[in-house]
Formats: sequence, C-alpha cells, structure tokens
Amino acid sequence: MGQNTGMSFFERNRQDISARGLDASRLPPGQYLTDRFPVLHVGDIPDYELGQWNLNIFGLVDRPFTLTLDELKALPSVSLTFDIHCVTKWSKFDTTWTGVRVRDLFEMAGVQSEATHVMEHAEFGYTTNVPLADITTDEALVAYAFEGEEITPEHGGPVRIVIPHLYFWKSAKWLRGIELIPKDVPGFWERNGYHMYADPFKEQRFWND
Ligand SMILES: Nc1nc2c(c(=O)[nH]1)N[C@H]1C(S)=C(S)[C@@H](COP(=O)(O)O)O[C@H]1N2
Ligand SMILES: [Mo]
Repeated sequence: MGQNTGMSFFERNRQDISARGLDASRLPPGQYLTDRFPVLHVGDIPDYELGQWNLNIFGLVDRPFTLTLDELKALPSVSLTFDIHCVTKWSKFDTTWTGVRVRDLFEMAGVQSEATHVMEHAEFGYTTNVPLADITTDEALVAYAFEGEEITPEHGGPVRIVIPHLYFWKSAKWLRGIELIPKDVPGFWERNGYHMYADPFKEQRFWND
C-alpha cells in the first residue's frame, strides 16, 4: 500500500482549497469541495404550468396565507452568498441566492407561541423538519433565484428553501408549504435514518451521529 503520496482524495481536496487561497476551515469534516453543482433528489422534477405554483404558510399561525410567485417576488428580498453542504459529501462555496427571508413570511403569518419547529412541504410529498430557530436566521431564504437567474427546475425552481448551516437535504426544492408545528417530527429522510438536526460541522448525517 502507500505507493502514492498516501494522501486520500479528501486530504488532497482540502489541501487544494488552501492552495487556492481559500480558508479550508469552511469545509466541514468528511466533505470535499466541488465547483460543479450536483443535482440530487428522489423522484421526478415537477413540470409547472405558468401560474400553477403557490406557497402555503400554515399550521400554528394566526394568519395562514397562500402566495403566488408574483406575490412572493413583490416582497422585500435579499441576495446572500454562502457555502452549501450535501450529506453525500460534496460542498460548494460562495453560492448566491435571492429570495425572501423565511422569518419575514412568518412575521406576516403571526407565529403562535406553541410553535417550536417547522415542516417544509415540497412537491410530491417530500418533507423535511427544522427547528423554528434554524429557519428564522438571517440566512434562511425562500429563494427564487440562483446566481441572479431563475432557479432551474432540476435545482428546485421556481422556489426552494435554502438553509445553508444545515446539510442541504434540509433545503427543500419545489417548496409548496411551510407548516409551523408544536414538536419535532421527522420528515422524509429523517424517517429513513437521517439526522433530525443535520449540522455538517458536527457530521450529523445519521440517527446516531
Ligand atoms: N423536494 C426535494 N427537495 C430536496 C431533495 C429532494 O429529494 N426533494 N433532496 C435534498 C438533497 S439530499 C439535496 S443535497 C439538495 C440538492 O439540491 P441540488 O439538486 O440543487 O444540488 O436538495 C434537497 N432538497
Ligand atoms: Mo443531499
């Protein structure tokens, strides 16, 4: 063994990051940096007709509401740049997303005091659970643009969630609803062995991590 340098793909990748003048501590343990943008999901990509998509904010809120895409885009928006980390071990630095802060939508809805978590609901029944505190950060967005362009269908367009500080399965593509709930309930991957919280810097990939 050890004919080569002895360095693994992951070690070499981490060294390349420093060689490029980037801060390698941005890369969580067990991850590698890619410049590509892999496409990852279960099932089909929805094919929306114009005007068909909408978003429901519901559950433990005083004023549940539904937004069309035009209504969402008319709300105050921000463009933010951050790193994303998929549990299948790829990370991508400096991705820029435009959208509405989730907490601004929640302010419109009036979140009730019993709400502690949310369930994100996406097309075809994909769900993922997140604590309320983690989806109401400065960075958590209901995003409708990536790098200044509409989000392509394979990356979750017209609208997806982006929560950069958790593994990327917590960022539902083809978002259709955000439900405020009174306790933590597992979503799709969480019922199938994936971690309830999913902090990439703690490598919370699976149930017992
Ligand atoms: N609706 C939906 N959203 C999803 C998924 C999915 O299967 N369905 N996969 C998740 C996973 S595991 C990842 S890594 C990211 C991938 O996003 P991307 O294809 O834009 O890279 O989407 C997340 N959001
Ligand atoms: Mo993922």
